[in-house]
Amino acid sequence: MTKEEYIEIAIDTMKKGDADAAAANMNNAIADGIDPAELLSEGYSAGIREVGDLFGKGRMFLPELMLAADAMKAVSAIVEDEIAKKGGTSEKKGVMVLATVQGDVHDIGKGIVASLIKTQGVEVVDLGRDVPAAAIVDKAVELNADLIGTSALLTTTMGEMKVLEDLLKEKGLKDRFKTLVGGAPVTERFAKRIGADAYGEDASQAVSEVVRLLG
Ligand code: B12
Repeated sequence: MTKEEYIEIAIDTMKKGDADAAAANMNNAIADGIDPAELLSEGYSAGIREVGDLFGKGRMFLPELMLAADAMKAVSAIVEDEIAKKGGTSEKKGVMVLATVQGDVHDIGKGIVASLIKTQGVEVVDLGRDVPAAAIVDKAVELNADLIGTSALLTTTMGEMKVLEDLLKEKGLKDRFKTLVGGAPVTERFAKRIGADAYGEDASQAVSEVVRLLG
């Protein structure tokens, strides 16, 4: 099958919230030599965004959103395994603390970002989701991290990224850690406005920004 056909099926499995069919399509595509990260972003991520739009318009409901999320997680797990199998550099280039901000449970994109950044020799300490800014800063200090990455998917929680920036300034730690922000509602402009050091639109931009920030 062609890449376009795999993409079409990927989008369809997301709309149906069919985790088994989604995983089977990804496995078949990998066996066919398709790049899993590309299929993830052009197929499955596009599909789950469509589901999100339909949900926003009241044409799909929370149970369907949850099924699509489960299907996305199944596919992400396969891609993460593939990325881990390929390995990356073994030289340790830095430590990054990563979390979804307080009040927000969306963590699928963050997981993808974490696995791609790990391939660059960066140790990623994933604190999970719904994490208060103070806990993120405490962990970064404890681990003497180089970078702090945060993810937010809700317009109501992205303000937590500013809380984090303000906390770093208040504690005199702003120069000690580079900060990177991302997530669907976050923009480059927002990142600049709150004083974050970098913004990544997707996982591959997250990687290039991490590499740039670590010099
Ligand atoms: C799946 C999903 C869920 C799942 C989440 C499961 C999970 N474990 O993550 C469930 C069902 C639990 C859920 C719940 C809710 N959701 Co929801 N959800 C989505 C959906 C459909 C997809 C998100 C996703 O996984 N995308 C796929 C990944 C791969 O993409 P991504 O997250 O954007 O990540 C990429 C980039 O953004 C970037 N990135 C992400 N993080 C980071 C971090 C860094 C540092 C960097 C550099 C880059 C980066 O790289 C990633 C990979 O390329 C979105 C729709 C959308 N358009 O985003 C709605 C959406 C985000 N949800 C929404 C809403 C309203 C909710 C609920 C409030 C619904 C409710 N009534 O309960 C709750 C909120 C719960 C909470 N407190 O957080 C709204 C938000 C609207 C708004 N304006 O804020 C959306 C936009 C849907 C909509 N159109 O209405 N949701």
